[in-house]
Amino acid sequence: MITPDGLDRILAFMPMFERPPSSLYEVRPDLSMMDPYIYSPEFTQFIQALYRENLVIDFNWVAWKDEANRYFENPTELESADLETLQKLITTHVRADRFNSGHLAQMVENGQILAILKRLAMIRGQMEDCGADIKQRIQVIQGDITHQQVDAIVNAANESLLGGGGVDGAIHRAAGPELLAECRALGGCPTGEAKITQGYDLPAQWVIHTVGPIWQGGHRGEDERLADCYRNSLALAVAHNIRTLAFPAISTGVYGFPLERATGIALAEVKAFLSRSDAVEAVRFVCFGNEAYQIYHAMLSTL
Ligand code: AR6
Repeated sequence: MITPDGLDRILAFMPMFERPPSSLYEVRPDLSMMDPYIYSPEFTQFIQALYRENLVIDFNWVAWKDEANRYFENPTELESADLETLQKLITTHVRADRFNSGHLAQMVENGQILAILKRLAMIRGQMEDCGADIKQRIQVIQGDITHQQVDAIVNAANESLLGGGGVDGAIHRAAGPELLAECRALGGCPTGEAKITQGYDLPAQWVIHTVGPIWQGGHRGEDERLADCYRNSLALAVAHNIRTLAFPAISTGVYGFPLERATGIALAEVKAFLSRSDAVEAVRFVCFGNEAYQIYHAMLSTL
């Protein structure tokens, strides 16, 4: 994922290309060498940053080479290039296996790297600066979801909605038998969808029950179904004027969804939702163990 902060870290290198110092690279005099170009540590750091901040992507750049050349033959086209095109251009030209051949040196000399960075700077300028605000509306804590003082907690249920182990069992125990009675009347819930009940003896007024996908290797639509769980739970929250909501790490227990992958989906969905709606004030991710907490915490800081 490309973040405004990540782009800032790339753009910090821009002055280096506005006034290229003669020490940026050296050509070794021995022309029999396969790779006569040696780049300065500063330049190498720039290349590493492009990789680290996801400007170099995994795509078929060989097949895209003619397209890449088109941008350099008509530099004005670069002025309207979008972020994905810039990623493709960078990937095509800035490849670890190409820079020693002098390809990058040429791009420095004829201003092509600078042109790409200038366009990146424009795109960075247009990025909404609501990132900080959204991050403040997302909380990550380690704890027990049944103790949360929020308007609603989300339950990682199964399609029967009749209770089970894990977080589902804990929620039913804490809410008391009336929760099961209300659930019985709901007639189950398909994977990816969500249904709402009262919270009974819980501090939370509501419980949103959603059914996460069972992990089957990742090619059976598990990612989409998990994203649906977050989207549908948030939609129910809006419909019930719920302002604060706590999620467990849906599907990552008995259902076996890999924790990091699930966390990426959870954070991306919640962030996308909060950036387009103010209906929900804050979303809290409640991590049951330290491992989940560390992963959520680390991934939140890269948002
Ligand atoms: N508070 C917060 N998180 C918890 C709690 C708690 N009290 N207890 C467990 N977790 P799981 P799933 C975490 O297995 O993978 C049930 O039997 C747990 O560490 O509860 O979606 C249902 O009835 C894990 O990170 O749910 C279904 O049959 C996360 O909650 C099935 O399990 C989810 O683990 C659903 O499986």
